[in-house]
Amino acid sequence: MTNLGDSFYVIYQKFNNTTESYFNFLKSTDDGLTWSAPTQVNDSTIIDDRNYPGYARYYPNIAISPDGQRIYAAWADRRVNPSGNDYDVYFSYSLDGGQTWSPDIRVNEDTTGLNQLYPSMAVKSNGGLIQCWWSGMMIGK
Ligand SMILES: [Ca+2]
Repeated sequence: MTNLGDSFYVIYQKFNNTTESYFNFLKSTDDGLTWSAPTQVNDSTIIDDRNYPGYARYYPNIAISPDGQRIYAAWADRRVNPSGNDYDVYFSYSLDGGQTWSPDIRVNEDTTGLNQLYPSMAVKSNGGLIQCWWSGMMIGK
């Protein structure tokens, strides 16, 4: 969750059933009195081979541009190796205040099978994005 003044932006994990999960986004622009209808952020609801839906992807994080229109989401995702432990950082963005989202983009270029986790983001005053994450091999940016 993050905010711009009295506007609040939330990303949360939604479970369809015992093996599928995805991230939803919603926002309030009136100090939490009303909330938008949720929109789905990520485009993969890949089934987790271990039947632990919370482990297929997790740790969603969002950042907002100063005008509230560009919204960035990043999370750890195991779609490349759903039966293993090779997490990667994936990313999606919205240019319309969270109504629609880009296709998922894999951010790290790791081919070693190590984990990239815990993405964190900050938005510059011009709307540019700085992103970093923890990596089993190096610091990504
Ligand atoms: Ca990885």
